[in-house]
Amino acid sequence: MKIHKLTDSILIEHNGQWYRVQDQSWDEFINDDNLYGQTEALVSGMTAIDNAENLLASSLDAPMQSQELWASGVTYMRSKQGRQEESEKTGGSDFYARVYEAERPELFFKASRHRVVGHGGKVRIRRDSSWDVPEPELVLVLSSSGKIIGYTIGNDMSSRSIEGENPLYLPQAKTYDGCAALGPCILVTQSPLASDTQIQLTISRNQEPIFTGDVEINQIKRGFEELAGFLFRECSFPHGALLMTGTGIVPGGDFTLESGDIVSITVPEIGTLTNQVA
Ligand code: DO4
Ligand code: MG
Repeated sequence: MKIHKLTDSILIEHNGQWYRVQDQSWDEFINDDNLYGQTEALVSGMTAIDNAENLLASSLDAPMQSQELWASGVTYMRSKQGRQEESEKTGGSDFYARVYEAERPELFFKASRHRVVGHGGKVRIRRDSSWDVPEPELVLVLSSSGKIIGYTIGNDMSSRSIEGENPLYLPQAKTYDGCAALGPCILVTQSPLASDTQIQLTISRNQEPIFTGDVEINQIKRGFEELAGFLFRECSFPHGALLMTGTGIVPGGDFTLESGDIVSITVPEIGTLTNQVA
């Protein structure tokens, strides 16, 4: 089952049929430990609609309202390597090796709603950054009790020049206007995602792919429950939360994003999140 946030309603795709829920707040709808069961019961009493494509084209929104967006770092070997390379000259590389091995994961606050764009929105590069990449990540949708109730796709836009200069600059490398994309929908399943689920990244410039990469989520060093557990240890989330799980795809050192590039991230079970760089 897939749940899409529209600007004025909620669109549900279930068993090949589409249903539109109106007069219902996203925050209240989504924050439900039994989201699959409740939504299935709700749509069983509704009439399917036939204009879902038009609604998606005109009013698809990022699947986030009052939730905070958090992110996990250095959860894949490729992220550890990439960060060690970028911070080697400035002496920060040891921190990444240590956090990869440590019991406590790296978790950081990524963005509130107004810094996030949905599918089709424009992500941004900081004007004071010279080396930038998208980070394609599976995102956990968590209820206020900390339960994983769904999954979406995220782009954790990152400045490698600023983070590489000093790991203490991480909040500036990671958080700025247009720093994240989420969408296109929330996948709600009855059982956890299969471990061979793929995350695929394509970056295109002038209509040509200039970088492609993929990773299976079984390459992650940590469990999703483990990441969610640490996030909820000493933080409450009255409306639930979104947690990016880290990148396993990092382009080589000679690649930097440019204005006009198109970033497409696909998780076949969920869909494709596409954004242009402003
Ligand atoms: O350590 C800095 C952030 C890492 C990150 O965002 C990632 O691994 O995805
Ligand atoms: Mg990341």
